[in-house]
Amino acid sequence: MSRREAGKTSATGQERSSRFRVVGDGSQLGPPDAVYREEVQLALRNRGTPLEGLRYPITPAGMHYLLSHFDIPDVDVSQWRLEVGGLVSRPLSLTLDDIKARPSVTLAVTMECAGNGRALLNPRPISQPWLVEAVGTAEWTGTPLGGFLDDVGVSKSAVDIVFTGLDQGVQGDEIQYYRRSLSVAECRREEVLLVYAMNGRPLEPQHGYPLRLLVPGWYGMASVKWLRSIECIGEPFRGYQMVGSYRYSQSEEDPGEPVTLIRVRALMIPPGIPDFVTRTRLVKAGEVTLTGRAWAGRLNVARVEVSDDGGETWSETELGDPVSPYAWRPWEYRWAARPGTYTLCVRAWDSEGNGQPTTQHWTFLGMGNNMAQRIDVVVE
Ligand SMILES: Nc1nc2c(c(=O)[nH]1)N[C@H]1C(S)=C(S)[C@@H](COP(=O)(O)O)O[C@H]1N2
Ligand SMILES: [Mo]
Repeated sequence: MSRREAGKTSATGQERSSRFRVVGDGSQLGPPDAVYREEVQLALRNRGTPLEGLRYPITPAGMHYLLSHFDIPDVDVSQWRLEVGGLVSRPLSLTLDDIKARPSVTLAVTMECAGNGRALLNPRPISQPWLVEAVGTAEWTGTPLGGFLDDVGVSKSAVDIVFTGLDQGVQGDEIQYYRRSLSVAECRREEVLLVYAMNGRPLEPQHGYPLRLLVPGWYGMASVKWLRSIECIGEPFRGYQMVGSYRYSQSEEDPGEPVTLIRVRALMIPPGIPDFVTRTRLVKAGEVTLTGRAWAGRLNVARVEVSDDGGETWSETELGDPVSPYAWRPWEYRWAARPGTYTLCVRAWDSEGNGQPTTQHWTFLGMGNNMAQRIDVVVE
């Protein structure tokens, strides 16, 4: 099978008309009932954080969402090296112990996938079908990238730094290693780290063992896992994951704008108890404390509001302190629940006045849809 066929033939043998597919007709909000086998296949590999996991300020590693485009690579750490090269005065080949011997920092960071909200779109792009659960907060330990770059002597002519993972696959008809770049200026921000531990333990294989990049405030795609090399280059990097994906575009032809920082979002821990299949909530009448968390990438969360009538009217919630400058903060609201059926909604506003929309923010690749969360509740 050619690489083009690998991207065109689905598990069910269906032919695809293009690299990308979109399903649904746009006539209704919410996904059409039929889900593709490929979406289930991706969802089983790339789990979301169960929403009740939002109760923990630091998400337990086993509950943190996952997104890996290709396979989790097999790494023998005794053979593994981080290769640092390109426009630097001292190219290096480093062991994990070399990196661990450097100054270390631990930082709590809320990471969110840029595709979070994708499966709520109509029409729906076929890819990892996130509803709203592609977010987690971990305590990451590693060494600041900026100091590391000083030590290797990045040339003044360097523009971008390219981070390459050990994971290889086919995407958009291209055989590739997962590879993303950042500008030298972004790389020098103090919160950007090369990390080898998560929640006080070595990275688990699925989270990037032995070493990953961590770019707080950016959507997750910037935080390259399973690092094999860091290369400084003199022109903007145009790899597939920069120009072919992670764009806010309206069609396959539209280059759009690059996806960068995390947009404001709040989530609610679904109250009461769930129906097994539909996840509709059953709540006892009386005062119910609604809680959840909100984040805004590099910005602060200024306000969180809830609605019990599907977004017609909103009430302000009480905010708790952020876990760190790059992590979510809790919110709380006392809801007088009277018997009936409700659609609870929550939305947040960042410190620059950006709020979450109540209707979908549609893009061709399903990026950055931070539409307010909705939860159906029956109060008895
Ligand atoms: N090498 C590599 N790094 C990667 C990815 C990948 O597929 N390969 N996925 C990215 C995406 S899209 C996200 S959202 C985050 C997810 O990190 P996690 O799986 O540790 O939660 O990793 C990023 N880093
Ligand atoms: Mo992602």
